[in-house]
Amino acid sequence: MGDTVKNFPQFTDKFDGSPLRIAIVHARWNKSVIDALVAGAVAKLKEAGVKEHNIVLQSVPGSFELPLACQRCTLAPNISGVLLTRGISRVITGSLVQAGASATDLLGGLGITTPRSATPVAGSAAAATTFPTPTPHNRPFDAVIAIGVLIKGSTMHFEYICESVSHALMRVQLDSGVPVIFGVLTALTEDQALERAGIGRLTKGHNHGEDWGAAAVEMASRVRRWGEGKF
Ligand code: DLZ
Repeated sequence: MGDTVKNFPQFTDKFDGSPLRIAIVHARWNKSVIDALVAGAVAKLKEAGVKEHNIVLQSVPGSFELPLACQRCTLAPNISGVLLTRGISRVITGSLVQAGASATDLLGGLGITTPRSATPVAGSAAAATTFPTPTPHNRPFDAVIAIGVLIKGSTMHFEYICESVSHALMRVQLDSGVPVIFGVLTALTEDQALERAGIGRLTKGHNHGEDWGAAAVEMASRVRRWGEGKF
């Protein structure tokens, strides 16, 4: 028997990632750790069947910027610039957010939204708008994985960022109804961070990015099922 109780038992049902579109938004601070975590998440997404062209990477400077970028992946302004929430607008015009597009594209270039599932109420702004036909590259994200690595320094910066980022990411998830996977490592030392990315100096450790990839596929699949009334 193992000598630890802290682990992540994956659900025994297999979730099929092939219909899913997933965004990974990552910070660039502590890059070597970030790179390993992103690679772990991508590997797990692909293993679950998510197609490469449906994995969209975006980067932002630091973890503090993650919530806004994630929000833009789940909510987009409608044509009149009004932010719609809760199931009405979740689409980002796909060509703007494919891998290779810059964070500036993502944050500044959003244009058109379309209902994800709900039919717009007659007479509403959404109903009055002509929406583009969804294409494989113009679909809502089924989940967003936010990846950042915060390593404690000698000031209070760490505490403030950890606290605000975790609350904000939860808010994005609940406001949008799109799963936001919390891939923010909050480590007291560099060695802790390296070990949690599977690249530890003494003990290799486990790559938590893999868990986040698996969590994204599971939550995205569950939310789809729940949306169809299947519980
Ligand atoms: C400023 C800062 C510091 C000190 N440490 C980290 C860190 O360990 N991890 C991280 O992701 N970001 C850090 N940042 C940058 C902030 O997240 C943010 O990018 C800046 O304060 C600009 O808003």
